[in-house]
Amino acid sequence: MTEWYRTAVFYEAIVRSFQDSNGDGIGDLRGLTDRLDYLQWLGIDCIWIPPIFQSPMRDGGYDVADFYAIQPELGTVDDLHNLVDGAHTRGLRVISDLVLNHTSDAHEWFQRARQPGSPYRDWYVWNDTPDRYPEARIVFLDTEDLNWSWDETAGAYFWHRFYAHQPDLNFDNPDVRSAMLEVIQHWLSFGFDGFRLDAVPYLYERDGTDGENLPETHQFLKEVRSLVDREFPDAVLLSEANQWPEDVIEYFGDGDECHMNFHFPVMPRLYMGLARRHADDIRSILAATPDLPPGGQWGVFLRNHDELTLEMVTDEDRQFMWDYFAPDPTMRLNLGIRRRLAPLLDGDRRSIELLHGVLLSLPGSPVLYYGDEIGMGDDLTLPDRDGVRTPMQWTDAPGAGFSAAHPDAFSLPLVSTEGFRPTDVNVAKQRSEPGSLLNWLRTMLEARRTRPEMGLGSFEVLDAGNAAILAYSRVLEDRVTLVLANFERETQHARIAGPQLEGRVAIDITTGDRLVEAGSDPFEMNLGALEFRWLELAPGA
Ligand SMILES: [Ca+2]
Ligand SMILES: [Ca+2]
Repeated sequence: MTEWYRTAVFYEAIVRSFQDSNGDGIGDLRGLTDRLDYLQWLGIDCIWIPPIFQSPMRDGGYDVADFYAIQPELGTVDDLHNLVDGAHTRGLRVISDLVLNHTSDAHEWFQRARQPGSPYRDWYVWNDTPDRYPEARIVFLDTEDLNWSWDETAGAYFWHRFYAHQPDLNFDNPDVRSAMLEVIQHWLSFGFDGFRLDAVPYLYERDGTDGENLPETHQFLKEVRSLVDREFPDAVLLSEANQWPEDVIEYFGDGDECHMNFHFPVMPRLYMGLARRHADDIRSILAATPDLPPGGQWGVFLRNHDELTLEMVTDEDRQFMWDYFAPDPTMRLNLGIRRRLAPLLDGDRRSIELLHGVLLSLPGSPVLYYGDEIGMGDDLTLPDRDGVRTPMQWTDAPGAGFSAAHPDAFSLPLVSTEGFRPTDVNVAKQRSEPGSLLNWLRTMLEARRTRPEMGLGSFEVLDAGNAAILAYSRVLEDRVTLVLANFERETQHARIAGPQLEGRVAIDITTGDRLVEAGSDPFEMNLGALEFRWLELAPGA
């Protein structure tokens, strides 16, 4: 095991929205393959693709109807081979989403399970009444009233933790467990470098519990990990457990469950820092974040294909976040905000850079979301989460370089908000502008690659004597990086003392400027409005 994922930068690309290769208006596997050079140029290490398996597409492909077939409009198994091979040739890896908890109701397993007397009945979770597991919360609050739905053919209620068209598999059934292990084995043998495991906290249901994070769920994940360690020791398991740090930590087990888990609670607090102009909330959640077992790594992110979830904040903080970042009700969804990074921050370049400066240096492997590297906008007129899944904007051509089809034929429309149209925001334009967000981010990714302590180093929050300034060190052997980030919109003073600083000079990693000489104790400097610095603390000579 190389633990490559601990220094990797991940990039989530929705296949159907990234690049269309055949002019039907739908992005596809060949299109993504055609853009591998771009991703290599950008400097990411691993592509994460949301589900590409056969699906009625009522939940962006997270409603899987066949775990072994590719959704036809996305391409063929050969196309997928070419994508994975092409990525590997360029030193990139590819992980796929895998939905364990449920299938689509169109899955053959469920269609059989509905039939009276079917041996598949026990593959799903049934009940005669809709009142079992009342403690389990409803996740899709805006669409679902109940986690049970009546099935006429079956003559029973079936359990669904998400949409009513996504029946939960019954993990108490050993046949279900082995079927899902086979799926994992199949795709890792195929060449995927791992999985992002969707909605893992919900695998099992138990009376008298909320059906989240149950011991049985962890037991199954240990089985998955043991298969991976045995047969695919280079593969990574990244779980989506949107939970508090003390619960998420359980998904690492003793280094025998998932290699990685998303750090959901830190994400909204990064935005909160901008809104409140201080870093107290970020510091508190980092202080409450337990150490990981050896080989473990957080996945940290700013945005993804879902709404910006506010599940892991207090009710009061959620209201504050909604009022600040989503004043219009159309911007809200479930317990979150359905907006992209750039519009959330009013397109403010300094805010976007500040959050990236922190994201790329926090303990964890950063997970970027396609389009955010150019500051793409969103479309609030689209339903659910579609507004943050619109086609990638490559050029200022009528189809944004995404597709040769007429834009009316696109599966999702191009962003048409002023300031965010493809004519305003696109890859080609930003590649040609040295000072663009895209080129800036590429430079940061390059700088990060030379600093292994960003992925592997220890992490310590430092007192800068100023609530507006988030200060921390990343240390790996004799390498020390100090990160300072000013969340206030005016110049602030940082004053830091500590043994790590003694006898060292501070050199700005991106500019090479020598900022503080050896022996300065305490270490003091000013940070401009929303400014951040990555400082190498080199031994002073
Ligand atoms: Ca296509
Ligand atoms: Ca379940």
